[in-house]
Amino acid sequence: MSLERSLYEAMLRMRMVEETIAAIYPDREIRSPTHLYIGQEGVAAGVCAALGRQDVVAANYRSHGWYLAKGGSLRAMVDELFGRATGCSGGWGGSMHLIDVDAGVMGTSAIVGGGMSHAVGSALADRILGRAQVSVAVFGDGAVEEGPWHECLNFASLKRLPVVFVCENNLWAAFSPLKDRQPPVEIHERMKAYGIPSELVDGNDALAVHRAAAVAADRARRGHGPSLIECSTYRWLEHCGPNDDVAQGFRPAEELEGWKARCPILRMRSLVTDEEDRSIRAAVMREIEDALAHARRAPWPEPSWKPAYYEV
Ligand SMILES: Cc1ncc(C[n+]2csc(CCOP(=O)(O)OP(=O)(O)O)c2C)c(N)n1
Repeated sequence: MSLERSLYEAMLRMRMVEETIAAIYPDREIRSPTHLYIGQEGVAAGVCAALGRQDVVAANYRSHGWYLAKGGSLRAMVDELFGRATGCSGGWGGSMHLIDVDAGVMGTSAIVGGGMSHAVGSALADRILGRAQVSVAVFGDGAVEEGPWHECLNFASLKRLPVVFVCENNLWAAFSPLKDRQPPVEIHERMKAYGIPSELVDGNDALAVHRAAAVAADRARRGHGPSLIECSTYRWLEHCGPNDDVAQGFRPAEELEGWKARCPILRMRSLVTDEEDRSIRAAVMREIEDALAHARRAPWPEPSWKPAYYEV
């Protein structure tokens, strides 16, 4: 399969899964707060296509896309959203706490910037154990305002750890625009202070993201240390939940419309045939229906349940 087709398929799959989640959210079968990734799919698709299954991704609460792009089980994710025992976190974690160790989804965290320290810790473990893996730390522009952001960049640079830092700069942290939160210095430019090579890419261009991620992952694998990729992108829906938030008056409608015109999936539509598009959509829809049916008949967790690693 061509790279273009696999990126298109990965993005469309994320979009269709999340559109389904948004559509059924009001029915209250989904038992957790849900931060949708719609609009940002180019970043996860581009980065994950440059990784192997053994490589690790640690991300934040807006991570259905990352979990799916890295190869996490859709059934286990939907079961988790429904709060069922067969969910990837046993039904106790919800949308913000996804994990699939076999697929290299180390975990997603509700703590802004929390996934960064998980990825850096994983890279340190790889170094100590002599494993040739790459750890990807995914975070939003809001994480740049957190203490661990500095600590993780500093430590990873000092130890030349095999980490790829991926900043999804979607210009907003909940209801606050970037310009009201940070000085006007581009995030990737701040990497000079840490001695970390960095690049700004169009996050809605999955091929450009892929190119940058492949270079950064190769650098990490060859022992040349961390890199940072700042991906400019935009979330289409409200911070948390299935709705548009323009009517709330925080985000200008023109800003959202401008970014919708730069949809990462539409951008690659001409690279697949109508027949391929139809067949991808049909296969994904079957997969989604299977996952929903599985979640609806899955058992609820026992109150006494503990995660498998609890006894270690
Ligand atoms: C350490 C910490 N501080 C504050 C919060 C509250 N909080 C939840 S989401 C969010 C905005 C983060 O925005 P960003 O990192 O840009 O990611 P985005 O939601 O835009 O994907 C904040 C401040 C939190 N979860 N964790």
